[in-house]
Amino acid sequence: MVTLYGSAFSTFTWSARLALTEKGVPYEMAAAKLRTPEWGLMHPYQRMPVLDHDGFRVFEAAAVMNYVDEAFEGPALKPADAHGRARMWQWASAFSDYVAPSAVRGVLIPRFVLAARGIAVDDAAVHAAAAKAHTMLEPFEAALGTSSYLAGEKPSIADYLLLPVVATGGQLEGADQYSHGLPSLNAWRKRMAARPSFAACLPR
Ligand SMILES: N[C@@H](CCC(=O)N[C@@H](CS)C(=O)NCC(=O)O)C(=O)O
Repeated sequence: MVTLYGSAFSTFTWSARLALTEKGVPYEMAAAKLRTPEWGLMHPYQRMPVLDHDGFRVFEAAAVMNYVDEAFEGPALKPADAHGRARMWQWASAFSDYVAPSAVRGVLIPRFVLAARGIAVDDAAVHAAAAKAHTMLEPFEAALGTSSYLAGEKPSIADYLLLPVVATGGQLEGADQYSHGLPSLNAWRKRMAARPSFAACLPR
């Protein structure tokens, strides 16, 4: 049995759900009880998602997606060749280290989580973080100008990691939109959003 602990509104949980859905793995969702001692036993950094498969637990979205790919039958979520896999992990790491800090913590959380809770948002700081996220996405734009997906001609873990952030960023206004002025990233977003997994995993 597979249980994914997290929230449908968490982009990293969304990425894990995309992997499970693309792989065709049945799973159930459970809430992550963040900032409790019990959750600290599930996730030592008090984040989500965490995947539980028959008692085996793994945290970190990319590790979860890789586990799903390797533990279950179904379409491959990684390229078959070493070059392709190197590209995939390169972009997955670049996303986590260079894009996510500004894009998720600097923009999506204040705009969509704090604002919904009525917490005041510093607009200037959010615009600055969006500009930084945009700059960090420019190398992704260059890569997507030469191949349909980040690691070649098929979507892989790197694409499923990036998609929720770019899709949520699509709801931002004007120049804050992550794919604003990045036409290859925008075309990629549309290709990814046309996959049945996108509609199946949309937060609701
Ligand atoms: N590096 C982690 C990042 C996970 C992460 O930051 N998750 C966010 C939700 S999208 C979270 O748990 N936020 C709760 C908090 O920071 O209190 C991963 O890849 O899973």
